[in-house]
Amino acid sequence: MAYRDLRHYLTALEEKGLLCHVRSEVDKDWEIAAVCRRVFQNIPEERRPALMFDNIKGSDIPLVIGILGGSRAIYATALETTLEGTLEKWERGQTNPIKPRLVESGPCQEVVHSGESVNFEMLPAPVWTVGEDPGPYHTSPFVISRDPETGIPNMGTYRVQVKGRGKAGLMINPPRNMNQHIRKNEARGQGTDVAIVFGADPIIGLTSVTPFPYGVDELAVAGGIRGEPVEVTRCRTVDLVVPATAEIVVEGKIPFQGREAEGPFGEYGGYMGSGGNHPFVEITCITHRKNPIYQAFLSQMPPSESSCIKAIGREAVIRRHLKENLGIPVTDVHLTDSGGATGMLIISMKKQNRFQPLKAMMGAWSHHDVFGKVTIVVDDDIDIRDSFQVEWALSFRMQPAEDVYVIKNTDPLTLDPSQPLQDGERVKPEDQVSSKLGIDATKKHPFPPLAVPPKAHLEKVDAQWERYGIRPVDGNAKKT
Ligand SMILES: Cc1cc2nc3c(=O)[nH]c(=O)nc-3n(C[C@H](O)[C@H](O)[C@H](O)COP(=O)(O)O)c2cc1C
Ligand SMILES: [Mn+2]
Repeated sequence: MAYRDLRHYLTALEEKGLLCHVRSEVDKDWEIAAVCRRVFQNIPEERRPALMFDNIKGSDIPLVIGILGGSRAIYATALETTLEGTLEKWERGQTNPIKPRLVESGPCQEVVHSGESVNFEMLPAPVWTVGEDPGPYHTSPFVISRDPETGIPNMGTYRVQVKGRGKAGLMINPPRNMNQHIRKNEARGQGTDVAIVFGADPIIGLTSVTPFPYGVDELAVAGGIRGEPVEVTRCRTVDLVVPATAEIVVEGKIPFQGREAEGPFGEYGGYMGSGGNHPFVEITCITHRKNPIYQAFLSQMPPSESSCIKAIGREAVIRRHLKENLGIPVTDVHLTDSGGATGMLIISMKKQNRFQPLKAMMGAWSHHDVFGKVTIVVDDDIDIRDSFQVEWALSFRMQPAEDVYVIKNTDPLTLDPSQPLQDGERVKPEDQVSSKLGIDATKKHPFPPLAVPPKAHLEKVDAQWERYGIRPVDGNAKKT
């Protein structure tokens, strides 16, 4: 049965021992970011817990983080499946979306603040890169808006700056779907209604960070993955619907041509991302459940929650595009953690002809979102999640003069600091131009046999392993 809401899901994480409570008081203006950084740096991914900060200085609201992408085991729990089952869930959501069901009312409006009582600063948004970010930021907002012509909603995660009691800043990169709503509204001389959701059934968050084609309703994909519709209810002050069991909903409007300074902000690639002239939201109402729980994503330097949650959804989207739309026999698709689930793309395939590796690269590069500045294609015997095997293929199945493609004049990765300067200045995101590197590391002709012992010999050794008395060196042994 699908998770009803965030609370239901947190119980599931607790039962699996995947959620760790931090009960001592923490300061959201420096300490949460530092604790989370250590958790991601020092605890290996397989053993990393999601966190719940129960006691935040100056706030009654607890904060959960890492609950979608603390690890792949957590991610699989969010999708109500196993590590092996995640792809099938994404396939199901994309192939058989289920439209949301409208309900009269929902717990997300148990408490309503409007007019004078609106206070955006009531939420415990942390400061993430202390000394560089201009102030607290929301990293896990699910931002909902609607196409004024078709009425179809979109939901995406775009960083939200706290700009006082009644104002929020948004940073929406050029490839994002929501830009089209703002553009269409402004062509009609009007602003854009917005609902910013915090904390919901985990599948909702996973669809919010995944780049579906324009016109796909993320809540319908979430319904498809859940196997039952997401219940939605009408907002109080804007013409939008939101998940009825959400923890917190911030309603407001981007005024016609409403732009002002936003950022800078420490970004997913591990560097400060530039600020700019970006949309702002005038908040009209804040609703929440009784005793709401606030959610954040850990981003900034990889490895992070951001790279985990972006990778798996994007991999599913790219894989579907290559296989279903282009008929390329792809085995696996991987966006690496170190590339922030964006910069480095690896594809394995059982190629049927010499042209397919290049087609696969070009297919991935033609997606409306931008990934794979470096794209490597390997044969299907390579485990592309093992960087050792990928480097082995690059070393011995590839000739630089023949198998490397540099394609100029492509759209850039968002927030890539290697983007060249112009007259010593950073170029605005909408004016940036980049290029792609593609490497075909598949075998181009029959190869010599592998230089490893016969399988039968290895199996025989495995079966009588104890006989050899070989023990791994004790890492803690005294060094002399
Ligand atoms: C933690 C996190 C933060 C993100 N912040 C931004 C952001 O500030 N601006 C942006 O354009 N995309 C951001 N993204 C990426 C978008 O959420 C993602 O591309 C999503 O597909 C956007 O929805 P859309 O495809 O409907 O536009 C972020 C993703 C994650 C996981
Ligand atoms: Mn979208």
